[in-house]
Amino acid sequence: MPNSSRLRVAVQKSGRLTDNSLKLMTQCGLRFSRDKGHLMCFGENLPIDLLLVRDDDIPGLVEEGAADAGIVGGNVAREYLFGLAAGSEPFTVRRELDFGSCRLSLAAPADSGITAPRDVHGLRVATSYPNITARYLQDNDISATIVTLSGAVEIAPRLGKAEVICDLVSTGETLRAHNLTEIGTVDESRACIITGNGPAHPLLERILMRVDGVLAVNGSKYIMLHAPRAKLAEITRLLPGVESPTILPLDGHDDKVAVHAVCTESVFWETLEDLKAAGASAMLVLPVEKMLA
Ligand code: PRT
Ligand code: ZN
Repeated sequence: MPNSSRLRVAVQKSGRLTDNSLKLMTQCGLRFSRDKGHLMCFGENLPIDLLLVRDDDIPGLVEEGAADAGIVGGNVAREYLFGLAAGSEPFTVRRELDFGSCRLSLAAPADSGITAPRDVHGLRVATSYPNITARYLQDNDISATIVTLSGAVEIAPRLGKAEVICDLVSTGETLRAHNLTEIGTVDESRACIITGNGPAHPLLERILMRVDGVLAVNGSKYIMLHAPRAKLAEITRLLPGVESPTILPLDGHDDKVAVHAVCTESVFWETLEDLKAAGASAMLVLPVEKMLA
């Protein structure tokens, strides 16, 4: 029996979201030990446990309250929600995360002459996401038959099961390998944190605040440089995602200042080259480890 005084977070046991989900929890300062059957990770420094499950089971576990929160693809969360009666609120999406991005797309054989969503009218669409697909078709006044498959959707046209597919795409490699062309985007997705709508566990908000800190830090860099006073405005404009940098005097250099800032967007070599061309010198870019607003 789960111990209800511990916060339980459901994460994918083995799949595309697993590594990033576990990394996120670790970045939140949580340390875990795994049980022998690899079904759970026990929190060692806080009463927070991870339930390792199939991603499709996560929305249901959160709805039932067997898990307080879950990390799941937005696509899986929406597929579950769209299958419920209107007005049901089994869980709430609390955070969009920075991994697991993909899109659910309609695709058809390259030589089929099916090139746009309206061409799908009257045809069969094979998908593992019947609820999201049905809603898209309805919203766009396209009448088509949905063929639900649990996997290998991309071979459905070759097997004669459907003329069109609606499947997840990230690089597009799989579609190309099966001679399929994307003809429309049905849904855009990223991993997200969902929480149940029952009484909230006291630790939940604390973890979500740490997640905000991790999301703010990911991709952020701390930059330090020297700038001629006369070029300060131009140099500040070049700093990616910086609102108000700290400006410090430089001992013995009245014409120069030191600029320190947290860049919330990537700092590329090109950015540094542009800064140098604008007069910046002594540039240092450092990783940011933790951030709390
Ligand atoms: O065993 P379990 O049920 O837990 O795992 P699963 O096999 O159902 O899911 P998994 O691990 O494949 O994916 C988990 C989640 O990752 C999905 O629900 C999405 O939110 C997200 N995600 C991100 C993807 C992809 N990118 C993705 N490319 N999920 C699946 N794919 C598949 C897609 O179905 C297709 O077969 O990858 C192929 C296409 O990839 P590209 O790069 O060739 O376009
Ligand atoms: Zn799954």
